[in-house]
Amino acid sequence: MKKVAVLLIGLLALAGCVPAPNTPDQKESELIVVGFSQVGAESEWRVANTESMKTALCEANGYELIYDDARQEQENQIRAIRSFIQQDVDYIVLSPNTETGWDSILQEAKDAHIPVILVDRRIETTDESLFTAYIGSDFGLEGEMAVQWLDEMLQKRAQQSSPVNIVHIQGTLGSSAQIGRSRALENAVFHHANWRVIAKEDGDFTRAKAYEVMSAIVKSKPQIDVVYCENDGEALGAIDALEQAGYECNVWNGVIVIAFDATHLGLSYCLDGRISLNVECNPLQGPYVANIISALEQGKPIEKIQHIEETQFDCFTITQKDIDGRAY
Ligand code: GZL
Ligand code: ZN
Repeated sequence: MKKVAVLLIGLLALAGCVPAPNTPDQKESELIVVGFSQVGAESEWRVANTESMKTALCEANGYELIYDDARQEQENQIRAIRSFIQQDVDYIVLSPNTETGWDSILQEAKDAHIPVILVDRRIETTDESLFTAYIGSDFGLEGEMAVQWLDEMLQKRAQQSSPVNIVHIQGTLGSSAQIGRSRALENAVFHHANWRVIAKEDGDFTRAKAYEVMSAIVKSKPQIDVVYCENDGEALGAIDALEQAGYECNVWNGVIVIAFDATHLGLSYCLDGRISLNVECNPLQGPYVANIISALEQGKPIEKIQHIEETQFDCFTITQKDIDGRAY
């Protein structure tokens, strides 16, 4: 219910004109109104993330969800947030496409006394009071898991000293997922004299863009040992281009393809060995957001920053049962 209406009923109740708020007949109408600004629909991961949010924040659970798909454009998100403020929603949930440029619009939300919950990706800000909570992945840890596995795999391939040619397909530049996953690879390359990045391109977390940039890279037929893709969609696009150019994608004597997300589609490529390692990135964040809102509604304390536990799968151990047992 809009806060103004609740305030009005409260004042009228004091004047003895209407039953006090929260009487049974008002309870049903008191949906918590949530404005959700989502990055877009760029990947299977994102579709699963949206589904999780819509399921958790549904009317049967006591919410009215106003959903906006920003098509991976920050200005669309800023416009959506301003609209949520004008509608005087009770909460704003934001998955910021990239990390910078949020202070001004989030100050407007703060001035309107609307709590902002960040989900999935983070913002860069000097004023942490501009958001109430963050729930998402530790992208730096995801990247560390990947490069640790790669280091061990290269030793198994007896490539701990011979040159290792790496193609790095980055996610949307400036997004938390890209920053964390890229930083881990860059640190590992710095610490391994024989690892060299022969190409680094922005794949924007989409299969199409990754196919396009990888098709350009393979034109000169370089020696490629590893392709580090910052989500499943990019890995599939890169593999399309690699296989069309005659490259084999496999862990022992082909191109080692590394991916993030561990969606059903990505894991099916892992099962057939075309993706060597897939690091999980859990999109099922809806219930976590609902728990945060519920705690706030009850005036309970909440953790400001919450990371979701995640694992990894590789072509040696993944089974169809693993895949069938997963929700996305
Ligand atoms: C990660 C999320 C990323 C996914 C991509 O939490 O921000 O965005 O890894 C998605 O699939 O596009
Ligand atoms: Zn090492």
